[in-house]
Amino acid sequence: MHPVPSPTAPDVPEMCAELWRSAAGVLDANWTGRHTVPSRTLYPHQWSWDSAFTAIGLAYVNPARAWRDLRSLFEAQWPDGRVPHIVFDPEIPEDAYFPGPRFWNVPAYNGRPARGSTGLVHPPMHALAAWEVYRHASAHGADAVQQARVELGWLYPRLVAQQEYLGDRRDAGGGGLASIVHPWESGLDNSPAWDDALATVPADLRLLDTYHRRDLDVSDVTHRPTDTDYARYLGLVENYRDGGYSDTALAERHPFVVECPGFNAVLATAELALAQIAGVLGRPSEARRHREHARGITAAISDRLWDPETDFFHALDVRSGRRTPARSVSGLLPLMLPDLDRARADALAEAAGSPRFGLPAPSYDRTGPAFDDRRYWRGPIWVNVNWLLRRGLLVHGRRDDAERLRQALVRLVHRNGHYEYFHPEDGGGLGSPAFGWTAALCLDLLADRSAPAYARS
Ligand code: 9WN
Repeated sequence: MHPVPSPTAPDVPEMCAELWRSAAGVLDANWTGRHTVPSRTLYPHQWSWDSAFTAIGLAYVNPARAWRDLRSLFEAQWPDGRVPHIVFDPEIPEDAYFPGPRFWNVPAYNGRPARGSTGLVHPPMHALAAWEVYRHASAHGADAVQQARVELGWLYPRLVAQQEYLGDRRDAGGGGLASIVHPWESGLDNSPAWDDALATVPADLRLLDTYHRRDLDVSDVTHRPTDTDYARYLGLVENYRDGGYSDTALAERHPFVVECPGFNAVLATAELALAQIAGVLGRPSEARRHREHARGITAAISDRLWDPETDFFHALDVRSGRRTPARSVSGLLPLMLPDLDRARADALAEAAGSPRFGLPAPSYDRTGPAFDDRRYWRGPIWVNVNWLLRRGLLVHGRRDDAERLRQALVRLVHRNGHYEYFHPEDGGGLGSPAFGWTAALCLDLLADRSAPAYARS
């Protein structure tokens, strides 16, 4: 394990110390006393994969709070193992976010009151986050290490239940990958990767006469999804909700069932983190099983989502059996998997550095027909997917590229602020200005240059 440099360590220039302080300040400002919100203005509840990224940064400045965030999320886990993509804060008024608790109308479960969460999921980033918080605990003393072991013990069966839900109930295509049933589940909501599959989903614009889009009150309309896409999003929620959030016969009953390369790369990475956690907990046979699962998911991603003509991973529409032609940044994320074969890893690293992307990578192919420099996930740069991509470069021994990306991300945030996303040409900050995961991952980018233990040389 590598030592965690303090922000004032001699090898950290003043620019980094300033960035460190501002990043820690954002995490403090977004802490509600119970959990961290992604943004005070736009996202006033707890979001699932945001909490994982936030924990990775809190590992340096407040590990107790990192564990509190993860606990708060997993306390809302459903009995079937799913971890909801939003946990609603009962102290926040219904109209502060749409669609809010009433629209989702989730029944009571596990002693929690009704309407406490959504019924969708997010990429399962939490095992990796838990591992990272544990890994850095020793920098905070013996009590922090002791707490980290207790928290890993509490989380482990819950993390496994999440994997089992995604690997079993969500394997709608039957090929060993998890399907998403809504673009929101990918975390890359408005990506062109969903356009083809969404085109077959009815868009009932009357829904927007009934409901008010709160996102347009607090952000620029030219950045957010169009009304047509939003109407489809709401229709998909209604369909899933009205079926009792059941995953039975999804491909027949639900109009959007898609295998996303980024989501499944995170799913496999979670198995690798669980193997490490199981090792710490003294469960070697479970650790072996997790590594096997990671290999199985990697093989399924390669079999089902790789297009030999484009040398790239593309999302698969399970209902039509077609892969989307769109090249999204999520197609680069299987680079995080150590079992990915050398030829594919080389092709991804090349695509990441090519004019289609370039590092830091935009959210979608710069030369693609749907590229949009402002709209959500259709072009702008997001720090979290670039953090994952950097991890992929490290996993495949591309240390120089990873270091260049690290420095570029740090410069981007230092020059422009802890924004939610960034303009892909001039780097200007876009969206919410004090955004949780940008700040949290900045701390990690400043402090840690180590490669994952399972990285290839
Ligand atoms: C819907 C909170 C979330 C992120 C997603 C991002 C955006 C929500 C929205 O904000 O999604 O969940 O209203 O657009 O796309 O990745 O988790 O930060």
